Amino acid sequence: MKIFFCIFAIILVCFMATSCQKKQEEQPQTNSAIVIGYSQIGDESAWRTYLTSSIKKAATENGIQLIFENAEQKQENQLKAIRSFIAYQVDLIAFSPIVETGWDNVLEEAKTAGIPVILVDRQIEVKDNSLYECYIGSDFETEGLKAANFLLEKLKNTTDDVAIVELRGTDNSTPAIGRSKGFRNGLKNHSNFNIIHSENADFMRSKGAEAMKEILKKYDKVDVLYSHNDPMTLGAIDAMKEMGFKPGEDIIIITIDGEQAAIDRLEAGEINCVIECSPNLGQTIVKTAKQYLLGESISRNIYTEEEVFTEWDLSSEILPRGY
Ligand code: GYE
Repeated sequence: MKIFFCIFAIILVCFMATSCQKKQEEQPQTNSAIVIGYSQIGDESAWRTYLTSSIKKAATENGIQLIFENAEQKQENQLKAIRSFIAYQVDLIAFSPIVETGWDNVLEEAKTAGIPVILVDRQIEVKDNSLYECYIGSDFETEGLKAANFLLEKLKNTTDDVAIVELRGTDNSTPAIGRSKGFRNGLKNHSNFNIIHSENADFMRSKGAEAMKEILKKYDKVDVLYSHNDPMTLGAIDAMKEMGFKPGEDIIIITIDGEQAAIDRLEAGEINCVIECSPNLGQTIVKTAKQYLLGESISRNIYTEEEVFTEWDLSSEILPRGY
């Protein structure tokens, strides 16, 4: 009789363990189980540093385990990081692709491993668009158009030729492509607005300063600087001052990001227009990742709301930027 009860107890324990395991498998992911691998480009600007802190803060607040890798401006480091996330079998991969191409193979590996991918801040060009679930970030063409619209308003009564210099971000990156395209589209019906020089300064202050110094030596007349991000602008302003120019007066300056340092120079009259590009993406990334992992549908593109700050705005109305 005793042997009967022992056998029955063993069967009962096995049955309960199996049904519990099965139930867990059927249950959606809970936050505490979610592991996200994130590959960040680097820390080339206050904007990027803020994006990193925004993601880390959102992960902590939502009980997400974040594996964070800084690629230090190298695509090969991002490829390595993504492969390490696959090996670790994270639940989801998010990354800010430094450039748009070169991702097909590694994302095919993620797809084969059944790991979903979210693009943050920048887009990619791939043959198979199912290699990622969504893009979260800015609409860079719109940012470029906003810059053109400010300039046309600022110089609306000008019939003279306007000599424009453009400092571009990293070539083949989504923000550089979109900001160039949007700006040119905005000016295309104004033949007296001429981009006399366009140069890649990689979103970096030091390269912006170097480039602007050479440009001011090369050209007799520069009326406008259009710069793809604030650090390059701040470097260019240093160069202008060094060479005896008054930024914001001798040369109209339009910049993108909205760092506090740029707003401070807007208020000082050294910059004429700051186009906001929001780095505050952390909560949206984590929320979207959770939605996807819980089986809910998500948008293909999630764009941020962004403002324009001009020399005509009251500085008291611009809230502290936080980056
Ligand atoms: O404008 C710049 C950073 O990808 C939108 O990258 C981002 C850009 C941003 O280096 O400051």
